[in-house]
Amino acid sequence: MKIILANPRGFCAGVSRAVDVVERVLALEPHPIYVRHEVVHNRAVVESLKQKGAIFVKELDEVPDHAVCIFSAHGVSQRVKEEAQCKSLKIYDATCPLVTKVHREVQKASNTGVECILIGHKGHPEVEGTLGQYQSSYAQIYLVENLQNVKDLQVKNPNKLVYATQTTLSVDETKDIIQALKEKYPNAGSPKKEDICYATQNRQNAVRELAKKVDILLVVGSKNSSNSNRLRELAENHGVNAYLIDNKDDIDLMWFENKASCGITAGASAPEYLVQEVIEFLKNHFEHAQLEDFEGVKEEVTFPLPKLLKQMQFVDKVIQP
Ligand code: 10E
Ligand code: SF4
Repeated sequence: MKIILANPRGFCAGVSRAVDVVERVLALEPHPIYVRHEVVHNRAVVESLKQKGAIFVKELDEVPDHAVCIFSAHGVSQRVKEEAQCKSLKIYDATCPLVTKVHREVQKASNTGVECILIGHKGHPEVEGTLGQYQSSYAQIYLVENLQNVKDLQVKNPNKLVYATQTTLSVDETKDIIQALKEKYPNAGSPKKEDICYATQNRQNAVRELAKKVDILLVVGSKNSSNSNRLRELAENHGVNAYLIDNKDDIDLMWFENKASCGITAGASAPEYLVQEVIEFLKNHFEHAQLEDFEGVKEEVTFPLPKLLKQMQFVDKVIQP
């Protein structure tokens, strides 16, 4: 069996920062510490933060007034921010800066009465948060998930219109949706810089190349991770049997019957140690397994910690030198 590792894979800069935020707040602030929504969509990450004391909640009504609370990397709506203020919560915001960038585009449209079309998956927390940036009382934001939605869409003013997207969509599918939107609404404005983020694009590009070389692909990631699902679908669309697994225990050896090569990648929220465990598992099961690292672009993106966390760490140092 030949095992080929995709590059880049696993944690993106937004996920590293969000996990770091939770760990630092857990060390800095008196407990209990609440996290609204899974900070990132990964079972192992969430379990490990729970072990360290984080309390995960769905909504802020589960959080007592004046408590410390962290917003997940997927971002929140303005309504959630207002609720946090009403409850006098001390908020550490782990929203990825690239999600915040999309929020700003939508806020700008809302403030100037420009209608907005958001391309994304209904019910996903990032989409809920982004839709919730639009607060105009006379113009509107519309959600489209597919080409049929574009066909059915009726905006009020096709000449005062922009579109934005979720950050973790399939690049290929979104291209088609944007093309259909542009055909229907030629004057619709596009984001200055692509909303599908660098990490999503890089991981999809790596899988597109890897799919040419392997018979089967394992994607390490949790079932509710949108970007991980897109990697699995991409491989399937290129004719490769692909499986989304939380960890090595999800592997079924039947998948490997009559297969000579296996690719491995990981979604943006999946930690590398889980990939290493999968490799060990395969090496133990397939005699003479060969491991190859498939070269890809190097990522050097990092994001600074939220301002409040930097300030609190500074105060902590001054008080306890
Ligand atoms: O379900 P998603 O892919 O959006 O989230 P994830 O937590 O699996 O990966 C990180 C991506 C984020 C926070 C959305 N931009
Ligand atoms: Fe940020 Fe992209 Fe990672 Fe989402 S997938 S957290 S937008 S870097």
